[in-house]
Amino acid sequence: MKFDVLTLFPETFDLVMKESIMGRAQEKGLIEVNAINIRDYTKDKHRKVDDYPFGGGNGMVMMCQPVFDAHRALTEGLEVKPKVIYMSPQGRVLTQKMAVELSCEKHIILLCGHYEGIDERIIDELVDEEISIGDYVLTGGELPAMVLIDCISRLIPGVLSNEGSFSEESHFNGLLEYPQYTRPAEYEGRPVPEILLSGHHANIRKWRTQQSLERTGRKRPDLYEEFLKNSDE
Ligand code: 4F9
Repeated sequence: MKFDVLTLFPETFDLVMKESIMGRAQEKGLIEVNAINIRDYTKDKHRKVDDYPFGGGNGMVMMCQPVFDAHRALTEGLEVKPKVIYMSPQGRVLTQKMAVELSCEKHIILLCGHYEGIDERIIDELVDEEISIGDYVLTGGELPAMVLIDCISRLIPGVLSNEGSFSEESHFNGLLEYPQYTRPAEYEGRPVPEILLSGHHANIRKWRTQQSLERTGRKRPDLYEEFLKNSDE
């Protein structure tokens, strides 16, 4: 899976995208993350990427020309048009289900905005989908883009060392994960639930399912409702 990120701050991707799991996934060729500087596609001598909003108002707006040209450079001659996603608080809020669907794509272009926004003609013409990572406002789309790349990448076969590990955990089946413990069996007077030391795998499985159900109902009643609705279909 190839991610091309159009951004004014390409260096912000270096650290996160080279870190352990994502770094290894790139070395193995399972994913490729390219951060492309929109400013490299400016045409004026000041390398200007933004301008005042028509009609007045605060802040600056990202201009069409550098983004259109960067997009053209990325897609020229491609047989299959990559999906273009704009990270925006106006988008659909990211869910695990959306990430699973996106993990089937081969090539995604992520557009990160800054300033007060981007010229609407960019969205009209180039953007296939707007995605939000939650109902809050950030200073730019870079962190949301990294969140989305991380969330999609770990679903690609081979990216996680333990292939089973994402099928059991949080949100995969719509429930929260059961509690986990590791050694020692007692830490400063706090014991681990006895059943986990019993070696009785069927009972342990049952206990974990009960724990998942109980804590989803208590901590995330919204997810619990959704789970119940889906399980009687
Ligand atoms: C994008 C916030 C996606 C949440 C982009 C300012 C954003 C965002 N999800 N906020 N620019």
